[in-house]
Amino acid sequence: MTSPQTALSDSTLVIIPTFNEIENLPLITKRVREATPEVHILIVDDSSPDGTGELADELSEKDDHLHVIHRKSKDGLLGAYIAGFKWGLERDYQVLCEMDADGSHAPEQLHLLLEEIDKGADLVIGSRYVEGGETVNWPASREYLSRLGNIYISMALGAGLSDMTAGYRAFRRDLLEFIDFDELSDAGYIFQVDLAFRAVKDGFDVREVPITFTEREYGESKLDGSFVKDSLFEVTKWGLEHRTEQAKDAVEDVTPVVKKLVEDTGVTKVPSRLGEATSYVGDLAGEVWKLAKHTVNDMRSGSKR
Ligand SMILES: Nc1nc2c(ncn2[C@@H]2O[C@H](COP(=O)(O)OP(=O)(O)OP(=O)(O)O)[C@@H](O)[C@H]2O)c(=O)[nH]1
Ligand SMILES: [Mg+2]
Repeated sequence: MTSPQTALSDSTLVIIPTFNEIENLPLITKRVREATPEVHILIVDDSSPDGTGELADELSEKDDHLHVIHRKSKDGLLGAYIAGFKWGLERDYQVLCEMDADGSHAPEQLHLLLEEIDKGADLVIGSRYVEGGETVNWPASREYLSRLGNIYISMALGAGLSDMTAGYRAFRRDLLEFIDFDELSDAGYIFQVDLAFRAVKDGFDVREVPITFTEREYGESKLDGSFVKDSLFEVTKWGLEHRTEQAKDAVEDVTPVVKKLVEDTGVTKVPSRLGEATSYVGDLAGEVWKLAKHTVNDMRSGSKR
């Protein structure tokens, strides 16, 4: 079924990174081509031993909307996306999208993201956790961890987004041109959070649309539990840095007022509301952190998938 065409559909590039996705590749490319025939697809394959890269070449020979980059060895999702973004930015694409190869991100919903770009968004995230979003066939432990992780991230960063780890996205090229790819954090999939947080902090228009995320049917996940610890560590660090900056700004704003108050009234003791608020956020973050650690331990000790 073809989705409605959006203003920028014919200058849109959908980047699909692959590692050992031989069953999924023909399915996902067919679905994208059917749902949104105008958009171009870029497969970024890391020399998959199962022949995904060779199959991508065969498919691209028969389809001028399908392009392929081969990287020498498996080097992670961030590297694959950076290679894809650079390839797209060197050409004339106005919108660059991220999509998994395993069918978790329905090509039939891509138009929902692109429509929001048309309405002026710089980054649109296909979200599982805004109203109307859902996950299908996800093991309870994965869903729990993902939800909890996102609650933690949202509390730590205060970015106002529900699903900052999501990997179904559409970016306007101006935002990607602004981002320094070399600065992005490479711990697991945390670069997704990093990208969204930078966009929010720098005043770009970031929106979420509800999507249905479906667990992969074919092939294996490349995810392991180790990324969780690194990711939470990074997020906590950014949150603290960000809040310290906010607190510094607030103190700078408040100081002249307090000085004046002291001069005018002779009052010398001002209650520290700022200090109370900061320690409250810290306590809450500590609780979620403990819960996340339990979940990871559960995943590791058997109920992993
Ligand atoms: N090029 C490239 N692609 C990768 C690499 N790691 C993962 N991918 C691809 O990135 C997408 C997401 O990876 P998945 O293994 O599905 O990770 P996930 O979606 O977080 O995990 P599941 O929910 O278990 O599927 C898939 O299309 C993978 O083939 C990599 O190192 N290089
Ligand atoms: Mg997946």
